Amino acid sequence: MTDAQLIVTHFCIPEPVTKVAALGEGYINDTFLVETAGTQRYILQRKNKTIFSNVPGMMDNIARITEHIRSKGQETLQLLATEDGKWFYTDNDGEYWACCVFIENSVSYECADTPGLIRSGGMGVGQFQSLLADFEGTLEETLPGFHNIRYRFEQFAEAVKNDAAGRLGGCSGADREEPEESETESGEGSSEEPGVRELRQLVNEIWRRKPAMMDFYRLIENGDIPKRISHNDTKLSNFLFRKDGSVLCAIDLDTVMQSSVLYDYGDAIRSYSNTCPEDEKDPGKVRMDPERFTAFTEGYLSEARFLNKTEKDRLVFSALYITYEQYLRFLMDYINGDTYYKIRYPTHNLVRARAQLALLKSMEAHYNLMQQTVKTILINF
Ligand code: ADP
Ligand code: GN1
Ligand code: MG
Repeated sequence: MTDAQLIVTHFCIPEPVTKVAALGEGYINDTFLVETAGTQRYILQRKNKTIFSNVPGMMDNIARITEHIRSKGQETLQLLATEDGKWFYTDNDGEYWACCVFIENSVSYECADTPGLIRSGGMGVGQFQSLLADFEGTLEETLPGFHNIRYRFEQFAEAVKNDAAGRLGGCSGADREEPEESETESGEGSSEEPGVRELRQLVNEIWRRKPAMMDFYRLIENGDIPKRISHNDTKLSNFLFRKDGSVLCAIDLDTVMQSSVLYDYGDAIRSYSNTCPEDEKDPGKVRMDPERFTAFTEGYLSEARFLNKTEKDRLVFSALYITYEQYLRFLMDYINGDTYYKIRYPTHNLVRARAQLALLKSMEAHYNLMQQTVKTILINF
């Protein structure tokens, strides 16, 4: 028996288990589909304890928010308890496992193509936030500093300084925040290897946008953008849809915390408006598609009726912020030697970083148009 087949016996699954098989494309946890002699299937997950340092606290968050959503008669994840009444099982290696009901008649997507599906996705994010807007109580901060760019800059500077995998060629100076003009150019005549040269340029793309990102983050620090319950990981594959294309519910609730709902909107625009997969190898193909942007935003704003003026004004910038942050996180993981995200080949994180930068540049080029679109949608509501 595999680990997963043994582990599943510790959860209160009423039917005999017939099969346990790996599932999904998540970058963080290990997910398995559990089949039974009955009709009900289940999801078993090994939670990544290196990333989530307080899995019991995280599972308690998930239990409380799903209970809140269910009490309103809405579909959500249904956790299963272990034989001793916990929401997680700890194995002999100290690994944490959780189990929930597999939501039948659902579809999940890695890529969104039709405006209908994208609009539904927007409604899904808005509905999730609205359902939790009246949740009382404090949630455990499962990943402190998750979308805190001040913290990300500290981590990034450290990664560049250490150059743990030697990918920056051990060269000092790339962690300087104000690069010399010449360092941002093609590097012609430089003695550095092409890979190192590109990497240093990618690092400079981080530093030159730092002031604008800090301006946005200060609005969160000073409370102009309030903290509300947010999902914090709203990419397309973290929502389930019905076969008719309407949205069913949010899944992957590991990161639900008190933070800004703009992180959800921004992350979703990063995911839904991209014309290519997140790991497109040719950055020349990657674009922010204005039609997808409009469809998502219409869906989102039809449900998220609680936003204040500062939040509305910063919707568009939140998409740039999260795309930039994701660019930083992929690049940082590549520099660190791929210690955080699952990769399928050695340059996977670099490929992802290049694609996010291309997406960010496309958003920057369409910034005014995006602002106008949001304005028009808001006037029509
Ligand atoms: P990760 O944290 O690694 O991203 P997820 O929780 O997002 O893992 O799960 C990975 C995939 O498994 C999802 O994209 C979805 O396709 C599927 N999945 C997860 N939970 C359920 C569920 N309760 N019902 C149906 N499918 C699910
Ligand atoms: C991870 O867990 P998953 O695969 O849904 C990551 C997100 C990133 C995303 C990029 C806890 O999401 O922050 O945006 O990959 N989750 C965590 O695809 O770091
Ligand atoms: Mg996921």
